[in-house]
Amino acid sequence: MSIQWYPGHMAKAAREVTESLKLVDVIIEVLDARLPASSRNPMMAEKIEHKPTVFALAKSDMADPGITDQFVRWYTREVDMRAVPIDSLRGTGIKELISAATALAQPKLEKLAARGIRRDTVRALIIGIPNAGKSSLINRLAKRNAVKTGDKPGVTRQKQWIKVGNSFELLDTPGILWPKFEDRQVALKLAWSGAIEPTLLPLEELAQELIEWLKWVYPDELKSRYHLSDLDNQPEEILALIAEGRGAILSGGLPDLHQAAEKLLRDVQTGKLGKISFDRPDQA
Ligand SMILES: Nc1nc2c(ncn2[C@@H]2O[C@H](COP(=O)(O)OP(=O)(O)OP(=O)(O)O)[C@@H](O)[C@H]2O)c(=O)[nH]1
Ligand SMILES: [Mg+2]
Repeated sequence: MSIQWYPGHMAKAAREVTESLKLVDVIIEVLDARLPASSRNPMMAEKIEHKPTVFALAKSDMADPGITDQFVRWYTREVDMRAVPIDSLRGTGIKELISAATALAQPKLEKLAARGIRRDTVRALIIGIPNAGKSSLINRLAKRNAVKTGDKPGVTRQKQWIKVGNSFELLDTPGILWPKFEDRQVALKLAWSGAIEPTLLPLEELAQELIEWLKWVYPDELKSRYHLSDLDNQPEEILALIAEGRGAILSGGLPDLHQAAEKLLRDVQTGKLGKISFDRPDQA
């Protein structure tokens, strides 16, 4: 699958991020804790290569905790980067993230001070793919609803500065994807997690691929959520069982696979199957 999709507002946002790099001391790159590798934009990674960056692993409350720990250790060991798991809805990890970002900004502030420029606030740029949780993090940091959030990609449309107490200024940016998904598995994971609109791919196909993957990685969660006695059936048959289980039957008596697919995706995206991680550090 190579999906070619790059709306104009994202191209504009990507240009704006490049322009904003000069203005900030540190970057907070928001990754989805359930898929830290697949939700990192390779195009942005290249752009920000020389800027101090900390990863915020957002939605860590929905990710498999053991896998998140493995990722944090992997980033330190393999790429010498700090990654902090956060839950912006409850405030977990936020203090640690602030201290990591502040520490990373110090060399720049010291350099400015050496030139006689005194600045007390740290300026941070928040970047990440659509729906990763950038605006929710900012609202948590600001302790108020400073920016709009939403459970679908593409809520933030324009960059925006937000002052946080006396110590931080944050730049919220729209979610940015890259023009082409070369890796089919990455595209699937982005769709399963809700980072790209499921309408970009045929929904039933997406759901069947997800069932195939769950059969391998989270078979017990799949069985228990939909009261399946075993997983010996093909994904399409399992989708039919999910439809029947919730009474989604078409007028001709056939199971409504479309409705079942919507249900499965919604369940996975809202954590109804439990804590699920789509990526593994050994595959990163
Ligand atoms: N469970 C959980 N949900 C979160 C967390 N952070 C964000 N969300 C939810 O994820 C959805 C997207 O959050 P936003 O903050 O709007 O994401 P964004 O990165 O700003 O998205 P765009 O503006 O579309 O690029 C919302 O429904 C949030 O409530 C988190 O740490 N835990
Ligand atoms: Mg946003």
